Amino acid sequence: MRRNPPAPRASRPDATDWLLVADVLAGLHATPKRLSPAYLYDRRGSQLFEAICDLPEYYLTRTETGILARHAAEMAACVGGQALLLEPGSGSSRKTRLLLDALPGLGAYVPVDISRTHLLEAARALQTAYPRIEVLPVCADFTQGFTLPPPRHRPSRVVVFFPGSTLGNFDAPQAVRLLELMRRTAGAGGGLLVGIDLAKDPAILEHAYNDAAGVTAAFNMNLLVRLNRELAADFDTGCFRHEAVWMPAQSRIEMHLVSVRAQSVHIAGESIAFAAGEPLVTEHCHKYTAESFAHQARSAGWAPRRAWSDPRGWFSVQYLETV
Ligand code: AVI
Repeated sequence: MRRNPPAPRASRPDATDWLLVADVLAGLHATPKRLSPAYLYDRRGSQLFEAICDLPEYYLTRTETGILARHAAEMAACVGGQALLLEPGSGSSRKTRLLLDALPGLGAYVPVDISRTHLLEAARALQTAYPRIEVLPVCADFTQGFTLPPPRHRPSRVVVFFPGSTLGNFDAPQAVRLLELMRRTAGAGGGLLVGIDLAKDPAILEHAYNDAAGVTAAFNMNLLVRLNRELAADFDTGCFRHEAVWMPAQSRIEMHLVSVRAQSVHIAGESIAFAAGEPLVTEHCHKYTAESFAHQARSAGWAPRRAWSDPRGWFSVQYLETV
């Protein structure tokens, strides 16, 4: 079995990493062991995720982009003129352009992202491409809430744009909390345009998260590389394998890193024992039905108004309004 060269060991993690250390240790002591999917997205992880979006098996991005391209005018009519469009986790704002092209009367666009460099680069490019729209970037972790920057002109309403099926990466109680937070941010008369991946043949789903080129495996494994680098852990990536399994009872794909043999890993002064075959859960990707999403949205104070899908019925973009 291949062993990686030992990671260079820092004497101890940087003081700013203690929150990360505490969260990672809590996850590694849980049953089953798990880590927050947020940690998948360091610089390398974000690059690998971009590559995943172009994979033949990963239908989500292509399908949602097709829906946005086909129905942008109808979505724009729901958003209306002089609105403020707010996008949590905006990244490169690639899909947003499809909507902005159909929204010449938009008042302001507020991209929100935790990565400042990425955010400011994307905001600058958008401001150049859409000089009539006021672009107001906010660097924040959208799950924690943030203050909306005041736009030059009072918007007719606030509409949250949350594409990409990112909501599916939150477990039900967290997803409801996030939808509630979005409702409070949008305020009275506000709207939500959200991308939702739908439950389908498990073989299609498992392929989407187990691609032949191994990009998703590299994305998943990069989490261990990150912990070795940032927390001076000694995960041997040759002793874990990527797996993505459909869990019908929970209607989700689970991404795992499976320990291929009994082993101990050292991290922040603790020794964590893995049994042979034991999974470390790194991500949940929930797949909805129209009904299960509507139920979740209603319990967070949103009323479903419109839905658009692709010819195969694999993905859905939904428009909701505050109740
Ligand atoms: C970001 N998120 C919507 C992706 C998904 O499909 O759940 C993350 C991902 N994980 C593996 N492949 C893609």
